[in-house]
Amino acid sequence: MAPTQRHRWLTLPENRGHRRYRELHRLALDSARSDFEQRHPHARFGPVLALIAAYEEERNIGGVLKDMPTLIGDLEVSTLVVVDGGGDNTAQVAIDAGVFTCVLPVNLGQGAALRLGYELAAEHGARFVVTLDADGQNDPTEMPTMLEPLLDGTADFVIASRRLGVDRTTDRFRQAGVQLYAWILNAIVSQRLSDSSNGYRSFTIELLDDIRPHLVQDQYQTAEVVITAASRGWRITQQPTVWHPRASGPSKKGGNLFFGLQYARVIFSTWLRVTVGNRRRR
Ligand SMILES: Nc1nc2c(ncn2[C@@H]2O[C@H](COP(=O)(O)OP(=O)(O)OP(=O)(O)O)[C@@H](O)[C@H]2O)c(=O)[nH]1
Ligand SMILES: [Mg+2]
Repeated sequence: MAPTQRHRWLTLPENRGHRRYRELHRLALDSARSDFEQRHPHARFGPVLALIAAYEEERNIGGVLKDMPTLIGDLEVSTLVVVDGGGDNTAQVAIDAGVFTCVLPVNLGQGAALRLGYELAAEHGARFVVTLDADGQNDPTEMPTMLEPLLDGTADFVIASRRLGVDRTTDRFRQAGVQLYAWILNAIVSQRLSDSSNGYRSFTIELLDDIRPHLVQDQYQTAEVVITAASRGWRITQQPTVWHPRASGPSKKGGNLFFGLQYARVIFSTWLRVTVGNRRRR
């Protein structure tokens, strides 16, 4: 959603800085698209698209791509890596692995990179999209489990849950945060999710087409996707997962406190936007 479509009192008046940022953002997206079209002129994805936003993950992404399934049942799986800028060799590792690769010239944030991926998925024929991290925290071989509720028609959106499955990480503060934010989100959108911040997710393309115009968060966007989908009446469910420690390197989300505050900001601003939007429609 463009800032002008949001409620006026939720946004500051657009100044030259904002406008410049928006124009540069647009330019970066256009450049990534033309990079994709040049590299894959006749791209046609399989019915299942595994979508990975990757920011400086040259040491981790190869391992993730190596384990990626190419077939689930009789459905072909394609993989798309959206390289979110950065100064390392992530793009080359993805290209060498032979997967679809789209390279942003600058770092826009995981949310912005995933939005671009959702658009490409719809434009190139995917029916189901599975998002997962590039750092090895999600196991690609669990993808059939992640798709099951979509394929049997019982849900439109599946979120992996480390609390229903196994959490192999040891950061107690982060684990408490996962529980706290799931509790808050459930209270807001009347769901019963145990791990609403997990980035390992699967969606039908119909759901993504519907919520895409309402997504604005460039980073810490997992809550925004849940609140938007739930408020628009889509069916959300969860599946157990094994949550691994990062394969290597530090978290890119900042320290726990910063991460937590940013996450809370996204929950609050999305909830406000959705609530006010619903009231105005009535
Ligand atoms: N943080 C961050 N991640 C990005 C960005 N763009 C793409 N990503 C990818 O988004 C995924 C999640 O980022 P992480 O930094 O691992 O965040 P997280 O998994 O929520 O947090 P940790 O548990 O600390 O690893 C990874 O695959 C990143 O490479 C970006 O601008 N910032
Ligand atoms: Mg991670």
